[in-house]
Amino acid sequence: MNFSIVKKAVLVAAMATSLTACMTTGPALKSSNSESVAGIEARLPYANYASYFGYIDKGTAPQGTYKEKDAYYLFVWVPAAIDEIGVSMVSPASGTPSDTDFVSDAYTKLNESNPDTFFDTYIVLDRLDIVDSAKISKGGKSLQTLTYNDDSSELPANPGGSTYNSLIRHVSEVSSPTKALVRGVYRISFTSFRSAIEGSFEATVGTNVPGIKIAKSLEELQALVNEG
Ligand SMILES: [Ca+2]
Repeated sequence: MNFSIVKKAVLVAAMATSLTACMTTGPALKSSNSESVAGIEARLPYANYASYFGYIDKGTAPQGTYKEKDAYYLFVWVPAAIDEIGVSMVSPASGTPSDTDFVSDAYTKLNESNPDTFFDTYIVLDRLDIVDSAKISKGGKSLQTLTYNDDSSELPANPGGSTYNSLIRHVSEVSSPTKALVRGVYRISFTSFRSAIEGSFEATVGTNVPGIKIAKSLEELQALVNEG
């Protein structure tokens, strides 16, 4: 009997089990569509997810203000019209970045040595008037605030036991030129009304299209969208 082979087989079986479990539940961010399973209504996942792992260090200059609070931004490139967009933000970051996720330099540098620093998230989603992928870094203005959220019980509680993490969903209204979710740049503003903004965070965007890019500046977003 070769025990190393048996051990390997057990390990593979365990990994397959955990992978299946993971695929069944998926990210905590779910779409507004649901289906009834055994009489229980359950939200369906988005077809595509992209995540950004960031870290706000003490003294990091804010990029703007929201209701007189310091705010930071994430810019999202949506490459085609979408039927819905979902955004979640949790702090501290709880997942592990995959190869296709976006990871800031600050996260790489600071997360490991400060895993317990987190903040109470508050997010706001705006549609910007930037639709040309070659002109993202030229900037633009917000056409409208789509939606916002402070606390969502759909997301895991923070280490303090409070469900203070944020989740939003916004559905496109295709018949309305101002409410249709078209190709272009969207902005996630984040701030906090209960705590200092310091620590790691993980922002996740769910849509029905692949190719979503997320960056902390329009310059970085333009480079990501036009690379390769
Ligand atoms: Ca919150």
